[in-house]
Amino acid sequence: MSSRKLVFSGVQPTGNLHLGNYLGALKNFVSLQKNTECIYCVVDLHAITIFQKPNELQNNVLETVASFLATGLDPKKSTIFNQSSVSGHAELAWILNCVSRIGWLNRMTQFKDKAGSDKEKASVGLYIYPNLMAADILLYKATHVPVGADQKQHLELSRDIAQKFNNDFDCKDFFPLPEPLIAKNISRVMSLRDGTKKMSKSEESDYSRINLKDSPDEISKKIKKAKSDSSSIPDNLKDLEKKPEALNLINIFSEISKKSLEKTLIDMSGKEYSYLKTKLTELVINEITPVGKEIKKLLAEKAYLKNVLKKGKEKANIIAEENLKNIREKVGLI
Ligand code: AQP
Repeated sequence: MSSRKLVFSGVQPTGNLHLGNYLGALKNFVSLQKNTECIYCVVDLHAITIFQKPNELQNNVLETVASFLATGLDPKKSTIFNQSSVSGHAELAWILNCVSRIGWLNRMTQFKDKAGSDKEKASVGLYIYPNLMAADILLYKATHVPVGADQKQHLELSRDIAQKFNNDFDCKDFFPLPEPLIAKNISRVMSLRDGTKKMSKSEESDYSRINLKDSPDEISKKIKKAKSDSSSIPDNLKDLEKKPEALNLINIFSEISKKSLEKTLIDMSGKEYSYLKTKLTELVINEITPVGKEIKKLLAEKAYLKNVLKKGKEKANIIAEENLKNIREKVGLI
C-alpha cells in the first residue's frame, strides 16, 4: 500500500459558520495544511439537500470561502473550491449509489435527525447524502478526513463503500479506506441552550451558537445567557458530566486556553459559573473577533474570492478527471 497522505474535507454553505465548525473542523484544517496535501471543498451540492434560496446560497458559498481564508487556510498551500464546479463529484456519487446498500443508509442517524418526524417529505438527496460524501472523498483517493465527531458515522460508511467497490471490481487497494481525523479534546461543541444537542447553523435560536462574525457584545450576551448550573463548579468530571451545558462551557474554555479538562477543573472548582463565563467571554472574544473582522473584510472582495474558487477548481479537476478515468474503466463504462 502507498504511504501517500492526502487530506480532504468539506463544509456546507448553509449560513454563518460557528464556534463548533471552528474548533471541530477549521482549526484542524489549518494545522494539517502545514505538512500535508489538502483539498478543502465548499459542499454546495450537500447544502441543497435541504432547500436553499438561490441568492442566499451564492452568498453563503463566498462567505464559507472567506471563513476558510480568515481562519488561516492558504490557497497556495491548500486546494479550495466548490463541489458543484467539479462535475466528477456528482458522477462518482451516482456510481457509488449503485455500490452502497439501502440497509447501510437506513442506519444513518443524521438523516433521522434532519428529516425529523415526517421522513416521507425529506428529499431523496438528504437520504443519499452519505453516498455523495463518500464520492467527495474517494474522487481524490483521500486518505484522511478531518471532521467533527458528528460525521464519524458517515465516514465509516465511506470506508464500507470503498471496501465494497474494491471487492466488487476486484481491485484491492484501489480506493484507500479513508481515516477520520477527529479533534482530540473537543470533537463536538454543544448548543449553548441545550447541552445534549450539537451547536448547529440551522438551529433556530441564534443564542444557541457563537457565530464567527459575532461582535464582542453579541458574544458576551450569548455567553451570559448560556445555560449552566446554579451550584458551584465541581472538582471532578463525574459530577460535571451530569450537567451537559456546564460541561460544554468548560470544554470550550479548556480547548481555547489549551489546558486539559482536568487542569481547568482544578483551577475552577468551587467557583461560580459567572466567574467561568467572564473568563470564557474574554477568551472567545480574543479568539473569534479577529477571524470575524477578516471575514467581513474578505466579503468586500468578491472577485478575489471567486478567483480562489476558480483556481482551486482547476487544480481539483485535474486529479478528479485522472481518477475518474480509472474508475470508469474499473466499472466497465466506455
Ligand atoms: N457542533 C460542532 N462541533 C464540532 N464540529 C462540528 N462541525 C459542525 N458542527 C460541529 C463540523 O464542522 C464541519 C463542517 O460542518 P458542516 O457545516 O458541513 O455540516 P454540519 O455538521 O451539518 O454543521 P451544522 O452547523 O450542523 O450545519 P447545518 O445546521 O447546516 O446542518 C464538519 O466537519 C462537522 O463535523
